[in-house]
Amino acid sequence: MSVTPVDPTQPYDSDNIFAKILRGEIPSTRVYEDEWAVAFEDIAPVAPIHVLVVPRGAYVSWDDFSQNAPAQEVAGYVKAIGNVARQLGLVEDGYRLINNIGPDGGQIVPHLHVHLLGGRTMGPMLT
Ligand code: IU
Repeated sequence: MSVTPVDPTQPYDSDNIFAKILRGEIPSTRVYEDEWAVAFEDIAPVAPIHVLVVPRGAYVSWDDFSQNAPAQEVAGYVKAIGNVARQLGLVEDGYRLINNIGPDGGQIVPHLHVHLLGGRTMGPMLT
């Protein structure tokens, strides 16, 4: 996997790996989909449950999405993330959401994605 960080000044690349996954050109293990978002298993999980929740729309990052997506799409994506956690049975024990943005955030894939981690107790994550 490329570890080149995302350059947030670049326009959206419709051939990025998650765009291809959304179009079904590259296989993934989907665990959820609705009008606004798709969730699939991360190929390098760091927890017993590690899925990526991806909006169907073409957004490089949370910055791009939060500034440019219509409110209905923002709401749809936010609700989809909650729906994924519920569908996976994580509400009672809890879970963690992570969103990496740009080089300092450690973002590698230039299509907005929220990591949803669950199935174990997480340690502090303040570094
Ligand atoms: P990041 O937030 O951009 O740093 O995270 C990218 C994630 O995408 C990372 O956890 C990878 O394991 C994951 N991933 C994937 O699930 N499938 C792929 O084909 C590629 C990356 I490339």
